[in-house]
Amino acid sequence: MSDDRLEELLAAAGFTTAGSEAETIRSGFVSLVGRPNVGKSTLLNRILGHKVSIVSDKPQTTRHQIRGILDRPDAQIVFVDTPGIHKPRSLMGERLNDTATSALGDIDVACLVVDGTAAIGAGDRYVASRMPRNSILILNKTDITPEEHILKQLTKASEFGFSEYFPVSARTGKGVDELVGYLIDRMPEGPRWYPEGTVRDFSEQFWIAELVREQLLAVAREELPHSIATRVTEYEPPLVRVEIAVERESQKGIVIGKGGKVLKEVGIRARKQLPEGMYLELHVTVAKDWQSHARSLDRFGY
Ligand SMILES: Nc1nc2c(ncn2[C@@H]2O[C@H](COP(=O)(O)OP(=O)(O)O)[C@@H](O)[C@H]2O)c(=O)[nH]1
Ligand SMILES: [Mg+2]
Repeated sequence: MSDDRLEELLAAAGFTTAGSEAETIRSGFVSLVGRPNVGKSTLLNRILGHKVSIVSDKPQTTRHQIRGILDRPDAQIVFVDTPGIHKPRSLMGERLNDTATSALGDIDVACLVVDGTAAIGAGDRYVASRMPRNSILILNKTDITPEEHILKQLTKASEFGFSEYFPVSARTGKGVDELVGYLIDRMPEGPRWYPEGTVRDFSEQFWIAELVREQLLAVAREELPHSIATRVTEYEPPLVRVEIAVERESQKGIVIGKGGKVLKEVGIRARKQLPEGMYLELHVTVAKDWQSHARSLDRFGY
């Protein structure tokens, strides 16, 4: 059989073959780093037009490197969302920082995301100092930042000596097209890393656990967010069992709520974002001080 015919058959079966005729497009890796709560995950979701990373107004929402893929006919960018870089107060905090900083290597463009409403401070400078000079700065939340403050922050940020500076609003989408256009131009020629149409590279189980945690962060009181971990313990769609771990016995009641009210609300909200017919069974366990123990951190994948 000729090579051409073989490729034809493989293509018909849905495979793409590498080789001299393989399509080359602009493709590469972009990471989003910065302090907690500046809007990295919101921005990623906005860029992709798809929710791939959970968002909350509490710090430490993102705990992994979340890969979301922008897939276009002429380009593919793999975006890496990361935990916020902060002063660690536990073993988990240290691991989150490691997860974030490791996203600075082996990528084409690193983006430092800062909160436009806040002053650029020591935390941003610390992160910037560890980034390559050809990184870019993204000043987010311009929808709620007065213009003169935006200008002041951009001027201050210019001391980082980066390649480019973009004021955007992840919430409204303002400035995001310009940013994406620029990033595509910065991508080298390369292969499509993921099959066409891919938007994320993690499992459904992981995503369900994340959505449950997101909803817990939304309804739980201030002191809880850091203490919660979630994981899928049984996956037999439509039945999915999710373990919600808290650090102390006293937190169990808060997560469950009076008569199971909180847990029920969390289940309803998470299910709304999943394929129809999914049945979520949530159970709460106490994993004492799990944030400080390597073994428990491993168990939850942090
Ligand atoms: N007003 C406004 N709020 C934003 C914007 N981007 C993110 N936020 C809010 O900032 C908070 C933190 O967002 P998140 O994406 O989780 O930040 P991350 O920790 O950097 O990933 C959430 O309450 C978001 O709704 C924005 O462009 N404008
Ligand atoms: Mg995040």
